[in-house]
Amino acid sequence: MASNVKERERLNERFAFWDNNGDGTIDRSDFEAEAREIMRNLGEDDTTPRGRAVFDAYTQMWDYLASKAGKSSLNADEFAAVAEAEIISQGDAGFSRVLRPTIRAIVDLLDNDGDGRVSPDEFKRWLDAVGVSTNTQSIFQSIDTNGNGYLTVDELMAAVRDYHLGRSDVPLLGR
Ligand SMILES: [Ca+2]
Ligand SMILES: [Ca+2]
Repeated sequence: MASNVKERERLNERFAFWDNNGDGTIDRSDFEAEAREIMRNLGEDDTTPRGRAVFDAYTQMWDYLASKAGKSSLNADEFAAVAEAEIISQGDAGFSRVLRPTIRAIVDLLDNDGDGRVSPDEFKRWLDAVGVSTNTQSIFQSIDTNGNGYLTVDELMAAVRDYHLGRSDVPLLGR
């Protein structure tokens, strides 16, 4: 099925993104580095409570996948296999279990005015942090599915899921 090809392509992209030193494996240090990179790009560090929450969410995402795979480092095939089994094949429940804490922590980090949702200005910081600089307004509108001018954790979860299922082309977690 074409969608499965796209899903695997997205997992391969995700793997390459996390394999910072390009040695063909990823481990916990890659997730730690990615969390620090996001925080650096957002002007935060992992000593603030909000920064610490992002760091913990990223490393817990890794710990979960590594424990399910029974390994402390994963090559591209092993990563694709565990991501398929634990996230993609389980649909919304899988995405929510593995990714919601990370999305929640990023929303809290972005949410400067503390209203629990992400405004267009707050969202722009995230896109800047992950290196997406074009079409930011249409990206916002495509994620704001209820059209109320703000993004919720649920709307952002759906966007991350759709990207990994090949249904959208917005790499919210970087690529
Ligand atoms: Ca807000
Ligand atoms: Ca909305």
